[in-house]
Amino acid sequence: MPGIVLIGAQWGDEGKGKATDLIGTKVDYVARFNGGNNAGHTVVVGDESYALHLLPSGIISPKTTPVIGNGVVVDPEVLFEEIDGLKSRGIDCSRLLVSESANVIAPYHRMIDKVTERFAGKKKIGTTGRGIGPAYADKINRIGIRVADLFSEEHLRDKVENALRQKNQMLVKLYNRRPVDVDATVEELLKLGERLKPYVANTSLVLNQALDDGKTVLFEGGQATMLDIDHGTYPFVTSSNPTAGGACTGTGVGPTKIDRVIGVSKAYVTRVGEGPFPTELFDEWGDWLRAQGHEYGVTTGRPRRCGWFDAVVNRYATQVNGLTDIVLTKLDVLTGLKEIPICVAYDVDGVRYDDMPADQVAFAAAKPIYETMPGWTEDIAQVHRFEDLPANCQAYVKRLEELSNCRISVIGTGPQRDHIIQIH
Ligand code: 2SA
Ligand code: GDP
Ligand code: MG
Repeated sequence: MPGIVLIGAQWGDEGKGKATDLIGTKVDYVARFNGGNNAGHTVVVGDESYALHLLPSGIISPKTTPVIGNGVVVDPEVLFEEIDGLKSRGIDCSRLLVSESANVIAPYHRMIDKVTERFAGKKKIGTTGRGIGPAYADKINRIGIRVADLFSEEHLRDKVENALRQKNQMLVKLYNRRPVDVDATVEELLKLGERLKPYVANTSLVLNQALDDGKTVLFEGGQATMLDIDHGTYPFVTSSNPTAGGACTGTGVGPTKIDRVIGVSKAYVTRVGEGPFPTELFDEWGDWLRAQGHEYGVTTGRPRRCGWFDAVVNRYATQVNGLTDIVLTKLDVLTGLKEIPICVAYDVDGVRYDDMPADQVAFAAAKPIYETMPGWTEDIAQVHRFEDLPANCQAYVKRLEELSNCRISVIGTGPQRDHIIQIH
């Protein structure tokens, strides 16, 4: 006891980094279970702001052991850049553990991600270009390179040759590129493996023993529910399972060891990359939310698409993740609005949907049905008790809670660690 899963309830960038950091100061292990360095988590401590991509947010808390689980795709080059960057700012990264079964993002995965996106034209996904999809594709195709493969030249060469056979034909014939050189790739990966070795562990064993010993483990999701390969807006999704179930498959810990599932939601919604987004605002209010919320990608710097809170999405997140609690972030961003629309259901060709349509054609056609709540003007950043929030602000939160089918336990009122209201 206890295992706590923390995931994004919308399309990502809900403030999971801050939420993990808050809980992370009280936990023994923080484990990433999906995605890779496509994630961008911001943790603000005092005047310092840390943008983490592959490292678990728990790295900032000295008493927490950060773990990269088997479900993550690891780009070792990026990992070392991140470690070096943090070290130079006085953060100790020596506690990090990396699963020996995690798949590796090789340089050719990054290249293929970029080339396929470029050639996809209108069908592009708007990926982060970090090689995530191609690395997971190799994993599922059973031609991936795992961390444990980086420690034997003979073994690694065999794996790289096998992985590149089809890819090199495709690169030459389809994309008019030079083939990837096996020798150079093996040499590069061996060097990276050498440096990675001290961090490598049987992380499933470590985490299970920790839980059996009564330690607390926080499973930190990257991306979010609506980007899930199974439950998201397919094909405009990432290639992993950011939903709560992914915490088990992505770390080798069974569902009986999970006690709480926390979903992080913004008080409005953002999305980066392509794909449907029913409450997206194309008018000046979208620009207003982007400016007030500083909505730009932490990994790529892309402007995020912005829209009003979508309760259908949140109800769905409660359902597919089995949420026990919601952390509602960025409530402060809405301060100053006269009225705040909330999407309560969808209209799809004249039919009302209270629940998420499973059919993506229907979802793409969904028009939001709004109800409107009165706004507030008072600054809420220094408020630490729910009862001290302006009455209209309390009513807004209560309505979101009701519509989400899950209690709101924590509210974010600003980017800093102490900008929070703890309700439960
Ligand atoms: P990929 O690169 O294959 O995972 O892209 C597939 C889709 O998943 C989306 N995606 C994300 N959405 C929100 N935030 C993410 N992380 C960064 C951040 C994004 C950034 O924290 O700001 O900096 O641009 C993230 N990672 C992947 C992506 O936009 C595609 O829609
Ligand atoms: P993540 O990917 O879910 O970890 O979120 P990101 O770090 O990509 O984006 C969330 C952004 O919101 C970061 O810049 C955070 O510092 C910021 N943030 C988090 N919580 C709050 C909040 O309650 N209020 C405000 N104003 N900013 C917040
Ligand atoms: Mg992010």
